[in-house]
Amino acid sequence: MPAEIISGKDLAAELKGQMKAEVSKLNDNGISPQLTVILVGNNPASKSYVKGKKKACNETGIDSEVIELSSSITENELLQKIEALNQNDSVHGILVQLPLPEHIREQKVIDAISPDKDVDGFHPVNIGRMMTGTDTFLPCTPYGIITMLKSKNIPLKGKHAVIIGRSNIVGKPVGQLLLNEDATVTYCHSKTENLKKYTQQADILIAAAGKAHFVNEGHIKEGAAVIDVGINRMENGKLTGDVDFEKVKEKASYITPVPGGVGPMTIAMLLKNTIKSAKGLDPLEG
Ligand code: BQF
Repeated sequence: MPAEIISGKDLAAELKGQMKAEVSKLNDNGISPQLTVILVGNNPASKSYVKGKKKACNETGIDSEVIELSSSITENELLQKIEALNQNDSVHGILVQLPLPEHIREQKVIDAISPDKDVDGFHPVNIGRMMTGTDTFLPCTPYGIITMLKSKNIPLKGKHAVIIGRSNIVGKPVGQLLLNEDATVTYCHSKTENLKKYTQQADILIAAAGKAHFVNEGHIKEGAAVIDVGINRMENGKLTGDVDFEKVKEKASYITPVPGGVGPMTIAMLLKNTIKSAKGLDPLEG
């Protein structure tokens, strides 16, 4: 039997409907959730991601502002902009769209965002809180992945989750969240020897390698749940995943598509974090 497709697009739409109602109630109580996105330079992919985030805010009634800055802005000037937003009580979420130009140190910028407004969940304080399993802003892509798995009641406890990729924004934190769910976690990466030895044992396989169609049926155990985090642009301009979907779907129990899989869930979790911040749940009080 071919795998059941987990539509991130449909689940995100359902969650956005719930969030729209929640925002409306908050508005009645005088609270207007607000997200400020900083976009530096004019990377076309970044621009399109920011446009999508703004649209999702509009759909759910979250106020949003996009601050567009020239790629020639200095690191110090950017840090000052962030500090002003940290001080602005009407701003609940601050997101700096990555990547940044070469001359700006990303970690300096991430460190400057108040952990209380860090709706991307990238600040070291929030990463630490995630590691200890304390309530905080979870990084959006890993949070979206866990939400998708839970939406289908896919067992995690005691199961073997194998992750391909160890980036700070996807691979590392998704492993941590799966560990928090009592999964047994294996990290694989570009230097891993005999990758298939690990992936063939995976009950849950997270593909975040950043290489189009890198994962094929030979990597998969029969009945595995396969989550495709890849966003690769093909020559024809279309998006495709890290998983050879047509081949793998015949062997897996669940599979996520690209587009319409993890991507829309990433955006939905950004909205969730922004609402959480507006509700004033101080993540430092967890
Ligand atoms: C979809 C991102 C790499 C580097 C920086 C929906 C998104 C993508 C795909 C999206 C991503 C990837 C984002 C789909 C945000 C996910 O329908 O499949 C939404 O907007 N993403 C980002 O902000 O920065 C990135 C990937």
